[in-house]
Amino acid sequence: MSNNNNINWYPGHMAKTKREIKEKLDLIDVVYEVIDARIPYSSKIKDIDELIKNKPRILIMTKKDLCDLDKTLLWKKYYEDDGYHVLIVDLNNNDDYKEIIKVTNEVTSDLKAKWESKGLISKDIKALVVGIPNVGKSTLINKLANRKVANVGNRPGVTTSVNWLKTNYNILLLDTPGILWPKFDEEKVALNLACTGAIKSEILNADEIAVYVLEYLNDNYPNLLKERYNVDTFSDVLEAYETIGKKIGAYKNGEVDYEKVSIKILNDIKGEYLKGVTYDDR
Ligand SMILES: Nc1nc2c(ncn2[C@@H]2O[C@H](COP(=O)(O)OP(=O)(O)OP(=O)(O)O)[C@@H](O)[C@H]2O)c(=O)[nH]1
Ligand SMILES: [Mg+2]
Repeated sequence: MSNNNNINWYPGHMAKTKREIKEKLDLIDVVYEVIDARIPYSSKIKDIDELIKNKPRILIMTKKDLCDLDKTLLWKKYYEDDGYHVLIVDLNNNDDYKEIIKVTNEVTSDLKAKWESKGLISKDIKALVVGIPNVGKSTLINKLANRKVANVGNRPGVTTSVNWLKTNYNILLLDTPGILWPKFDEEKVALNLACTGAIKSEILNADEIAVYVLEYLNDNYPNLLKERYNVDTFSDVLEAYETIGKKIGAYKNGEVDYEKVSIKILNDIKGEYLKGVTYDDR
């Protein structure tokens, strides 16, 4: 892969976010670790334990509506076997978030009983919301607040500072900018982050990401390739490029313009036309 090791995976604001989380950790009662249901392995912060110590935590997989639920459920089980409370939610279209409140109350019931015994009846639970960029941390906060208190956007790096935000449920949330780990060595992880929008797609080459996606679909979801692009199972990815290029009329000098096809694939993922895929195998 091109220049994987030269990329600055760890801009200054991520280091600052980590420092601020560490400073505020003593105040935190529960951690919402937010990951993307399409990439349950690739979107999990590797050194999260070092960051949040042994705080009670709930693993929240967002974008349920975009993933392959059968495969993501295998990951849910994997993390549950590891001792996690795991929820898979669609934050945009339904009431899935209510489950988060329920589990938060369960996880903090001992703590609340302790507070009540001291007469602190209406004390708010303080929850830290943490995860890589673009997984839906701020969307989750807006759901719990029942209005727009945090900025959201379908690109990485929307939230730029650490903020306390009130919700309707006696839960005070700490929104944080997305963080990535200092460096990672797995090429597939980088491609997964790029195709789902956790890192800017300009960081990797569009063709490289699109080839990866098409080959992954060919190997795992041939029906999606057929349905969406009328592409049959292929032995050479260029066959898919030719078919899709002709279908969308992407030509340059009378030949199929491969770059336009690549950009089309990435835009289809971003626009939620190409969905039902979980890119991490379990
Ligand atoms: N389809 C779908 N989209 C979602 C879901 N949750 C969040 N999104 C979208 O994902 C995009 C990113 O959401 P944000 O809440 O800004 O993500 P964030 O984790 O706060 O991102 P940063 O602040 O950049 O770290 C937005 O376009 C949301 O609408 C979900 O469950 N399903
Ligand atoms: Mg945000």
